[in-house]
Amino acid sequence: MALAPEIIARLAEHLEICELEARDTTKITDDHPTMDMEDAYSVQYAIRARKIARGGRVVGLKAGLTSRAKMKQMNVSEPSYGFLADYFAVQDGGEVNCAELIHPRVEPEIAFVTKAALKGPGCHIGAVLAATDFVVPAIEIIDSRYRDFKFDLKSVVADNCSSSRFVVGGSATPIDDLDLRTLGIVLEKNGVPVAIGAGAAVLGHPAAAIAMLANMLGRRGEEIPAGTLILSGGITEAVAVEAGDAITLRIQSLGTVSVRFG
Ligand code: OOG
Ligand code: MG
Repeated sequence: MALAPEIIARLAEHLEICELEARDTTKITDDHPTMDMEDAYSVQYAIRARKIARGGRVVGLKAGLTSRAKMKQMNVSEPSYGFLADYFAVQDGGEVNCAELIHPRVEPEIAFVTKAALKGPGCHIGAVLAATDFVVPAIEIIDSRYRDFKFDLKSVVADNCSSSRFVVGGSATPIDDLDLRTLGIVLEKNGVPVAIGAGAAVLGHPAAAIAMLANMLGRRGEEIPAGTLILSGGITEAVAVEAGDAITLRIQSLGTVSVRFG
């Protein structure tokens, strides 16, 4: 812990106001170069506490920067995690109001819902598969509060890993007969395929992202409770969107999820 508690609180307030008012900012490590990873997660947890204090709810978790495509695009080489607040959820087929966002991008993801708690250290893919109730296709809409999406790992973690909106759809599918590594995905923008991939792009197996999350939370003495929705991370590069765009994600065996931007 390198930063004083007052600074952590001030950074959380600053980043949350940028989120709520759709204003961008320079990355916070520019002004606080000594900030460490613990500080970064402390800022994220302070943002989470601000939302809960106003009556908000956390409705899920997300792993971020779990594929090589995402790491390369963002120039960050380590995975991370964030939380999903109640008002981030958008109905399948619904519309996202671009006026509320800065510079949204969409990511194709496989979302897990757990039926048993997962706890690290030592959480592995087998434990995740045993604890998975079902998987669903998900589109995550990310919206970094940092100017031009330029950040480092600490800055993005503090900013709740660019979390902004998410949509789940398709059908809730048990995983018994699925190989999540070979599930094909197609992301379409205005009817045109713009990104294509397979589950293995996420840490070799999307369940590895959930195990990683349980292990990172375990270091803080936290667990993933049963019944948690978790986004396992973008399978491909994120795709920029603007008002007027329509996005559809198709995942083999899991169905389709769509969202429009207005
Ligand atoms: C950080 C969030 C990354 C993912 O799925 O990899 C993320 C960012 O790229 O802005 O949500
Ligand atoms: Mg994501």
